[in-house]
Amino acid sequence: MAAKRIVVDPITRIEGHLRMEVVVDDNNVIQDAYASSTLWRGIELILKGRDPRDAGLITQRICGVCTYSHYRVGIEAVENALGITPPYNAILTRTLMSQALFLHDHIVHFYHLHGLDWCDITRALEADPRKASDLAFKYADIPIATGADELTAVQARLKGFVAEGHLGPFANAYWGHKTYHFTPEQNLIVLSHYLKALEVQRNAAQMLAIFGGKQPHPQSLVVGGVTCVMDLLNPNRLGEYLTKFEEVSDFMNRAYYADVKMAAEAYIGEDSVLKGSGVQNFIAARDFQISRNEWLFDRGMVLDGDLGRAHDVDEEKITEEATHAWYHDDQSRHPYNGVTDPNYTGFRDGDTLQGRAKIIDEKGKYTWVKAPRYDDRVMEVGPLAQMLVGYARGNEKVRAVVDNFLAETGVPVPALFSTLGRTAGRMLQTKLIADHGKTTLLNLVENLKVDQETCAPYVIDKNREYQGRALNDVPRGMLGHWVKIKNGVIENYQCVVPTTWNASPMDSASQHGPYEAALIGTRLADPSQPLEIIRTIHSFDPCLACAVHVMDYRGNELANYRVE
Ligand code: NFE
Ligand code: MG
Repeated sequence: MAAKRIVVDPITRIEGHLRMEVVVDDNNVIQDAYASSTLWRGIELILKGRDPRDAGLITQRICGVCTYSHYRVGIEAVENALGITPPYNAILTRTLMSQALFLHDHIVHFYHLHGLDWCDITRALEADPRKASDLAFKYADIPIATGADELTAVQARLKGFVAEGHLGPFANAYWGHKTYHFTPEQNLIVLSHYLKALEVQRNAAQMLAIFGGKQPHPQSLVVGGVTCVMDLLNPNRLGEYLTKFEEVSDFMNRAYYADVKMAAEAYIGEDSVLKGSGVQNFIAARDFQISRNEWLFDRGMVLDGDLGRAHDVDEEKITEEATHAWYHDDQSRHPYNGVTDPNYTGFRDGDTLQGRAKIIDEKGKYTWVKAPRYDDRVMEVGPLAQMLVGYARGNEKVRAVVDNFLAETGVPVPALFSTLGRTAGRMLQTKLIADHGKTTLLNLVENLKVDQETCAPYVIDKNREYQGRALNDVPRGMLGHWVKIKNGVIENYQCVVPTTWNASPMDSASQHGPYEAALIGTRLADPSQPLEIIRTIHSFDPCLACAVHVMDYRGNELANYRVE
């Protein structure tokens, strides 16, 4: 029998539009995979000719999720070009805002975007709430999901949904799929945390707004520093941040940590979540400055899956190319010289498991995402990359949480390079921020007693040319912006974004990008219900708005959507 092609489009519960196509053999093992982003915008082009002081505000519009990430990196790239070092108060404040963003983003991802790939909500109906209440103590000293009464109430809410004949946010999933492995009681525990997380995430968003004025799209960073000076000096605002921080951290340790530990135990025999990640190269940037000389996260690379050695990053070796992406220029170029010139070539006709359809033209161009590479290597970015780089560098804080998690769950180190590893890595990164983020606030309070500087002075000389970049680690991984300034305005601007790295198509050497590589070799239990594909892709936390940052303003049809 001929190989079958399966189309999943759109992948839902992500930001933006992503189509995955896989080719499976007679045993339903994925032989080939292609990732296609089907929406184009144009932010890099909009930046040309603009005042560099607006780069942060404009790039902030790349995405509705990590608005703060692009805002900050856009400002820091311009600061780097102009030779500005922001005052210590501004650095700590930026970290406090990053902490809030990560706590929000990762909790929402695990529960509301990815949780239902692990948790079969419908099976929670069969649970005994008393047993579930006892079981929660196995995974946390003082679990959040305590009390049979509370769990009974959660179950009753779910029964109410079902009785009314609609599952609301829980509709349209592959309930009952063979690769769900939680017991009814475990499903009930996760469901209760799913609901609780809706409240907790609001606190995390408010934490960002305390210093940013609002969230999303905070407004208090400028080239040179921060402007939220009154909020910084107001003990009530600092206290409010701390109170919310402690509430979110508490949920982190008593629910999120506990649930990922439970998932590791329940899914340890499930090949589709433990299969090697395909790409064994990881890159991460330094971030989270919490004191004068300490950063929580390190810069570096892990190559060929070797955790025995961390490699240094040479930024000159970062390139993007577009052999299989809808752009005219196929040259591999460093971002300072990057070109964004759209060239949409569409899809081809072909047979799929779902019938005759427009399918990806894998020999030609098939996505709006470019292919970033490091020294011609495919690199994965994200929380797992950050944990692996920190581990290989000997970062004691990272080592402690990773080793502890492996010891508690019995998960072997090689299993980190997987769907489960990505999900655990994101949780462990959140834990590090929850466990150490208070230091940032205390250091800020101390420093404000002796120093109230919040902004560095600077001039932009119209007769000089400048170039600069910033590389930070944001919720989905390493984010870089590169800027060239001439005659006082932006001459060229390029963003190489976490999801651009991970959702990358093949390159000129036919090397698959990380999403694609992560699927190849995975066996599907039932090709008509490709939960394994969705679970693995969700483990990267895709954001296609970020990845492409470039809409088809002519309103052309870019793809036929097949909603599963
Ligand atoms: Ni749109 Fe983003 C993050 C950036 S993604 S969410 O995190 O930059 O790739
Ligand atoms: Mg770009």
